[in-house]
This record gives sequence, structure tokens and C-alpha cells, in this order.
Amino acid sequence: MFKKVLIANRGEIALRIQRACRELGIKSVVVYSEADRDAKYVRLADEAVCIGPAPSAQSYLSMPAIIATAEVTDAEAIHPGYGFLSENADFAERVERSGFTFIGPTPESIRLMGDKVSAKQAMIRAGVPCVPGSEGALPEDPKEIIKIARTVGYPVIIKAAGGGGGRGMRVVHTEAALVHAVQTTRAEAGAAFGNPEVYMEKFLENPRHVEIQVLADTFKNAVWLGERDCSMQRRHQKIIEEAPAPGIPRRNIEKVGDRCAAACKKMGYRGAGTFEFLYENGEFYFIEMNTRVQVEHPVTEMVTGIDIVQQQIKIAAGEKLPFTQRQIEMHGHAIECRINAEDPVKFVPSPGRITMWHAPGGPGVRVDSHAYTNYFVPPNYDSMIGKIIVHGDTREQALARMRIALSETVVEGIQTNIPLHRELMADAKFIEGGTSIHYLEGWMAAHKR
Ligand code: MV4
Repeated sequence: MFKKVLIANRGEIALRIQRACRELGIKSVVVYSEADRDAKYVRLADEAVCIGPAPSAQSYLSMPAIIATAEVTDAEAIHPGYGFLSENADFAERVERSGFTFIGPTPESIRLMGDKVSAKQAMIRAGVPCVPGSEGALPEDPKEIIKIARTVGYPVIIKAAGGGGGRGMRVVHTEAALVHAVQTTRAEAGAAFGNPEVYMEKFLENPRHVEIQVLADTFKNAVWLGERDCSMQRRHQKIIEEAPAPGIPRRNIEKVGDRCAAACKKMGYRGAGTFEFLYENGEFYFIEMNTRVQVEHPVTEMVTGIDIVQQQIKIAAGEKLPFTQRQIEMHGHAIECRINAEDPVKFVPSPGRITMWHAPGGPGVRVDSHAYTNYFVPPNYDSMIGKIIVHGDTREQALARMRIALSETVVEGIQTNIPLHRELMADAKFIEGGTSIHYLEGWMAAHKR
């Protein structure tokens, strides 16, 4: 096992990784920007090194600064967390070429999944169900494009190969609008991602977003750890996630989960990963794969009892997965509410000093947050300041525990989305379960927000 790991991230996930390291007896080094100088997790770390000013480009995205810090502190491995450099294949490559272990998949896997066209082709080869659409990238010839759309059937969606997470997409309803839409998406993709390649899919009108968590080691073992329903989102920002996904027959999940694990083995994937699916009319359709630990990983940890971050570290250290698929059991139900420093109505960020922070507690309640009374939320980064995660024997119990946890939570000095979470936990459709990716935006319009 490693003696020392460098954490190339900030905020709650830096603290989360630090805790995993401690439990494994590993010393941790955190890098921080000038804006995060006073953060508690920075002081709690075994070692902390300031790597630059507040702007991410000069700190958390600076590959030379991070690798140089690993060198001077004698760290053996680098955990990238989520966001920042976590899905940057060039970074993973530079880390390994500098003699350190990247805690994550190989640069080749990151690159393969980063290109959404090659990712989808790999999934088709591996037998993972995908959204019907073009076979690979769209050709230049407008006649060919029109022909493909006729076989797929309208509405279609044009997506950039270099996009993902909702960037670089366009829905097309008619043949008249098709060619221009493809050309515009291509031009935007070229400018935004340096790759003008686009592909076409049937546009699913009202799906849910359900994802499968996987873990794979370097000995060709791969398992899936159940699913998460992440449909409660706004502008591609998830706010509530849960496991399991309400109302989906276990047989359907097991079938797709087994496909994901099999795909990992076939691709030689290593580490933690997430297969993102759209779920509509009882069917799963692969859209993208994330090659990092995700914000919502705790709901899976709560229902499986498996520490995903510790497993990432162990896999990177060359250990075998300590369980087989048959040994993985799912218990109860978990829900996560992301707490954002933002106006709960207008969603504009609300950075500043937290004058009072009181975290909830009690049975089945977990809080992953780096916030505390007097913590200053810097304006430079993502507005998420923590996550409240609850577990219960049933979804009803988890919901009750989340309502209580939210009622106990006190955050003063800044605005947060806690009032929104309180309302959603009392919403009849959410309580029923199984709302689509469009539910929250409709709900806000109906509530005149
Ligand atoms: C889609 C889709 C409907 N049909 N693909 C958005 C983010 C990116 N990961 C893929 N996205 C979508 N792809 C087809 N063929 C609808 C979305 C989508 C979405 C997906 C997941 C979560 C939230 C979403 C919000 C709007 C659109």
C-alpha cells in the first residue's frame, strides 16, 4: 500500500479522500489555492502545499504545480477527485510518466470514454444497450445525414463527440431543420472542444437518468454496485440522488449491471467508473461513461457498505477486489441532497462567510462537507458546500430521515438551496418516486420560481 497520497482537489471531496487515506493508514498531502488557505481540511491534512492563486487554471488545473508538489512531498500516488483534472487523459499520462500512480483508469480508458463516439462504439461492441442512432460520427454529405435521420426517426439529437454532461447538443424535430443544426453543432463543437465530430441519436422525450457504479481491478475482476437515480436535476446540475432507483424491476437492473461489469472486463477497465443511462419505458440506453469518482457516490456506499474511495486507492495500489459480484448485497434506501451556496429561487451563487453552520445527525445520517461556522465560501469554484446523505430500511424511512436532517440543518450568513430541498421532500410526485429528468424544471415553473 502507498505510504503517502496527494489529493489534487478541494472542498468536500478533498476531505472525503483524506478520510479514506487515514483509514487505510496512508498519509495525505493536500494542494490548495490561496482562496482555500483557511479551509479546515487543509489544516487537518498531514501536509498541505499552496500551489497558486484562486483561479483554478493557476492552481487546481495546474499540472506542473501538482506534479512538482508530489515530487517534493514524496507522495507515491495522486487522487484527482471529481471535476478539475479527474478526466484529463493527458494529466493521467503525465502523472504516470513522472513516476507516480494515477488513482483512476488508464489514460487510454479516459481518452476512449472522453470521446463520446468511441465510447459508444466500445459499448456497442461490449453488448451494453445504447440509444439508437448513427453508427459512429456523422458524415459530411447532407444527403447521407438526412438518410440516417430517416432511419433513426424524428425527433433526433445531435451531440458533439467532445461534449458530454449536457454540453454541445441540439434537438432536431424536422428534416427541414436537420442539416443546419448539424452544421451549427459541428462549428460549436470545433470551437469548444477542438473536435468538430458529431453523432446522432433518437431523442428520448421524457427519460429518467439512472447510472450504474462499477469497480474493476487490474486482475480482470469487475463488479457493479447497483444503480443511482439522478433524475432530479436542473441545467445538468444534479441536486438529489438516490439508490436504488424507485420502481425499476430488479431483473432489468441486474441485466444492465451485468453488461456493465462485462464491458469493464472486455475493455480492461480499472478503478471506479459510472455508466450513465437514460431509462424510458422499461429500457436502458447508455449515453456516457464517467471515469472518476462521482459526487453522488455516497448513496451507493450507504446501500452496499462498500467504501468506493478506499477501493479506488486499493485498486491503484495493485490489490485484488476483495469481493465477488455474489457477495455484494444491497440494503435499504439512500438519498443525497446536495447543499449549494446559492439563491434557492434564482440559483445564482451566494458565496461569503458562513456565520452559523449546524450539521444534522442521528441514525442513518451522513454529512460530507468541509464547511463550518466562520468558513468563507470562496466565489471561485463550484457552489456545492456539502452533501446530506441518509439511509433507511425503506425509501419512506430514508425520506423521513432526510426531512428531519434538513429541519435540523442551520446555515446562516449565506443563502443555500436547503429551502428547495425541504419543499421537494414534501412533494407528492417526488414522494411517489420515478420522476423524469424534466420534472424539476416543470416544478419550478409551476411554483413560479
Ligand atoms: C439525451 C437526451 C435525450 N435523448 N440523449 C444531457 C447530458 C448528457 N449526458 C446527455 N443528455 C441527454 N441526452 C438522447 N438520445 C436527454 C439528455 C438530457 C439529460 C440527460 C441526463 C440528465 C439530464 C438531462 C437533461 C436534459 C437532457
